[in-house]
Amino acid sequence: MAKLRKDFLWGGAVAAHQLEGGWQEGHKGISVADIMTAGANGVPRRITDGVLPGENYPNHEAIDFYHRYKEDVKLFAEMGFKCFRTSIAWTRIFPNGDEDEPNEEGLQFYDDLFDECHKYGIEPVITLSHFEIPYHLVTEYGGWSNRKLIDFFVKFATTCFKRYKGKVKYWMTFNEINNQTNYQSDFALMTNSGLAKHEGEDMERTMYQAGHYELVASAIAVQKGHEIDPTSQIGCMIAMVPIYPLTAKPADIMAAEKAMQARYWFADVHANGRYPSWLPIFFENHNYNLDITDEDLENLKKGIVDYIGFSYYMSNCIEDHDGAPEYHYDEENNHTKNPYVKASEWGWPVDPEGLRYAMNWFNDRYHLPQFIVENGFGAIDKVGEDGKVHDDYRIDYLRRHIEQMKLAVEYDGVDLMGYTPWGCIDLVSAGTGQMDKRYGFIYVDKNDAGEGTLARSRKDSFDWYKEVIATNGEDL
Ligand code: BGP
Repeated sequence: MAKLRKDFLWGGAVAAHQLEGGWQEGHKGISVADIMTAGANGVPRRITDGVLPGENYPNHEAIDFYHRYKEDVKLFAEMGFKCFRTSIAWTRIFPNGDEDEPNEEGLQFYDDLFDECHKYGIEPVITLSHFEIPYHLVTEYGGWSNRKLIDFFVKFATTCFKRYKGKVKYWMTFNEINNQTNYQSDFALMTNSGLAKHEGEDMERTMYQAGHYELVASAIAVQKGHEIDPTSQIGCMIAMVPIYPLTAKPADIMAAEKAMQARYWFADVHANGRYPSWLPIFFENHNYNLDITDEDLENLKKGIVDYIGFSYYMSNCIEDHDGAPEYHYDEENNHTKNPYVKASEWGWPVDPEGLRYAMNWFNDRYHLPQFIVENGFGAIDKVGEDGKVHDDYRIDYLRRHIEQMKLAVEYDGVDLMGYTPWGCIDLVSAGTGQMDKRYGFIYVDKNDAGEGTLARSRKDSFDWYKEVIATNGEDL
């Protein structure tokens, strides 16, 4: 029976724009994350045309990690982190995205951060583009719908690979790249690919074109990264939400299969180096005439990722309605209708077994090592009278998911590199832009209105996770 690797990468995950703040410091440029307002009461975040005076942009200050990272890394070290997943803000390195030379101050910031991590034996795990690209690339080039973005991204990636060689071994190219299959959502489009909807434009086609350019950019980056540092490991990052058939009705099974294909073709290209067979047929049937060259296809083949990085929070259900698939979701109550699965207060179905299912699915399909780079429980935490957050609900969520993760390793033979729960320190929620949807082991004193001292304190889950790491997952 296989156990977790001895060098298992326990840690935590965050993203630059959700915690750094310092949005105009060190000659940083404006990123798409800087033009997103906070959402409120179920109303999604708004994307504004540039940064407008008087609007509330929660990512501008976030939790001020830019100035407080030493204190935070020290707390991660106290928990025994073996790794720390964050992203590099593209706009710190190339403020507009299309400059010839990188911004030294931005490069230095990450040098200092990575040195601080290594001081405690913490391995940085780095996402190159986590829900943000320079806003200038959106206004000047139309985001990832433009082939030119490939060169800009590859330049950014190679600059990072060269500069941080010897300091960063684990990389991922695009965070949750497959989220943009939800092209109806302005948020998914803007964060994943810097795309804005235009009147009369077939956004599905645009999404496939942008996705293709991103996948080519990723594949070239993988090749360059290996040339620069043959010991580096470069993965993809997939938002994994298994889609179950609601019933055993054959049409429901097929609806689920087709929904999985439509959601995970990005992973197919990253891991198999080619498009799945149904997709070129789909493009043809829709007369999409995408710009896909032979050289692109060659690059995809040569740029297969080293591992599958993925996030896992929940599962969904789907059913067939006379040939049209329909997600089994109760919009009004914001709850899944899977009768066997309960949802969190944010309507996210909590399904620990779905994690084991997902790991098996990836394993059978791609035969690559895996890295769970996000998992976690967003909740409103209350500070108790003793000044501490008693987050037993979070411990319960994580414990049940780690149990399933271990089963996938011990009984199903999944080669798992590590586990980094999301938002190890409270930060700005990507979905709501609010502070009060918290995931952390470390509480940050700041509320939705932006008030608070930004002081950090340990929640109950902090001590629990420390023990989990110390026992390599034995003591849950
Ligand atoms: C993932 C993103 C993260 C993160 C997390 C939690 O989709 O990669 O950036 O924020 O989800 O989502 P939320 O912040 O909306 O609760």
